[in-house]
Amino acid sequence: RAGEPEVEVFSVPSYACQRRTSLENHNAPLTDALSLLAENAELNDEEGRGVAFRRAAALLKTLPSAVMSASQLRGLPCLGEHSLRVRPLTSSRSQLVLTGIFGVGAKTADRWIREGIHDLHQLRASGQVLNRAQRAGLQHYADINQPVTRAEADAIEAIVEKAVSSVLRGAQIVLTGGFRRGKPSGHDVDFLITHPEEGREEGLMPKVKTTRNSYLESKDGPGRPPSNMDRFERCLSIFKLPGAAETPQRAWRAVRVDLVVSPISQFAFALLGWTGSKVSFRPDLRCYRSSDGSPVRQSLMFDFCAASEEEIFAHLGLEFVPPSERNA
Ligand code: TTP
Ligand code: MN
Ligand code: MN
Ligand code: MN
Repeated sequence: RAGEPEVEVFSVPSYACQRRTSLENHNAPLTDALSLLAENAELNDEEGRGVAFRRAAALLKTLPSAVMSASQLRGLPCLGEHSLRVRPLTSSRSQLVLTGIFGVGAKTADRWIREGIHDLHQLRASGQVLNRAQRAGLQHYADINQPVTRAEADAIEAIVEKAVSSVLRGAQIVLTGGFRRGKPSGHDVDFLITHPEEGREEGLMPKVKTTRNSYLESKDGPGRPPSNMDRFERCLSIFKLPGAAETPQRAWRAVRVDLVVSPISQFAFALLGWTGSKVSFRPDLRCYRSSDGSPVRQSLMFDFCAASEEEIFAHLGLEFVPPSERNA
């Protein structure tokens, strides 16, 4: 109609792995709100709604400009589904505080809340029996919930590299996760470790754990059946980073570090898996693999060999998406 400004109607492929999503987000107010809704849904065990919110956020992040009117979104996948109808936020501050403790998931947090424990102070006073990881998580709560900078990640990489090569000469380590996607900060630092000779990487993790003096505490990954994107030996841990404390009287700060070891034959898959993004890019690879868009069984996901990420994309019939464009 005359007088109305022309607006671009966006057109976007269905799956995040078919899109390029850089860190430049033109719709941050919308995606922030959707992420918060997703987090709340997940804390309330509403997986389906959580996924719907995350998919909607991922889609808005990929748009080339800010959304000015709903008509621009007509026909886009993942948006306007009934599942997106916004319900009142029901997750509590207590849930967010308690699940912020390393080693504490939604179930444990809910149990504590039912027992009248709503914050760290009450938890400490309660006499609850905590496992080692949770004790360390509680002790280093403030450090762990403070974002890790790229400079800190680089410093930790040097420490881990030294520890790894001291137990296995020729072992290689790569920074993965959000930092590999170019994020300037993160909630942890993720490393993938391998050795160019197949099999030499076996038994490496326990040795690394016992040698490094910077290592504070760890827990094993969530106990679910091994799958071929994350069947690798991993160690979710807390590290001591020297000389990085905000306050001068402290000589170090605690940082969350994830280590994963893969044989060289699986390196490309491990690299793709641990680069993420976890919320959208990676899950959408699974959905994209099946013709009807439902997630394929992990065991059928990568029933082929590949020596590089490029080969994996090519095998799946996808255009290569560099790590910096996987920020969905
Ligand atoms: P995260 O470290 O959780 O996320 P991130 O690095 O993208 O963001 P942040 O900066 O906040 O840390 O996960 C990184 C990747 O590791 C993600 O793609 C999923 C993968 N991963 C597994 O494959 N298995 C696991 O058990 C875990 C914990 C992570
Ligand atoms: Mn742009
Ligand atoms: Mn990370
Ligand atoms: Mn991680």
